[in-house]
Amino acid sequence: MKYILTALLMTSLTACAGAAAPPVGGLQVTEAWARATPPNAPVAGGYLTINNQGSADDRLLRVESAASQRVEIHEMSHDDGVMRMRELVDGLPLPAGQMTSLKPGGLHLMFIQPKQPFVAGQTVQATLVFQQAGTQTVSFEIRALDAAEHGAKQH
Ligand SMILES: [Cu+2]
Repeated sequence: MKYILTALLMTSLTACAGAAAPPVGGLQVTEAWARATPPNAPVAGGYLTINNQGSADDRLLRVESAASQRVEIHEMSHDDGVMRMRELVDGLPLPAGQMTSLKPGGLHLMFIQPKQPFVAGQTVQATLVFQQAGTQTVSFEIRALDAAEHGAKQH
């Protein structure tokens, strides 16, 4: 059964070659969403999970999106008991065989100066630029402001 599934998968991958966003370099991106914003919000948080199924380390170098002025990769750090955000200027390491989750209160993407408010139910597109695996364009589902656990206040 496993062989059949693999064969089917490979067939569909071949069929999709050249189309929109085939999986690249063994990196699987799931759970991409962004937080809805009130009008004129200076930033919006973006979250996703990247599973590096390959045998080589990779790195998310940067993220590009037409939906905002720019996109930064942020981590949270404790600074004298205060949570602060810090930009990962060298990108985000994606060790081989590991799943890296960006979520509220932890690692996240920051859409700086959204050009339009992020409206729940809509989507925004962003292109992930990897060191090894090339680029992958991902659709982020926009969820209501209070959608997520904690972290809203930190922005
Ligand atoms: Cu941030």
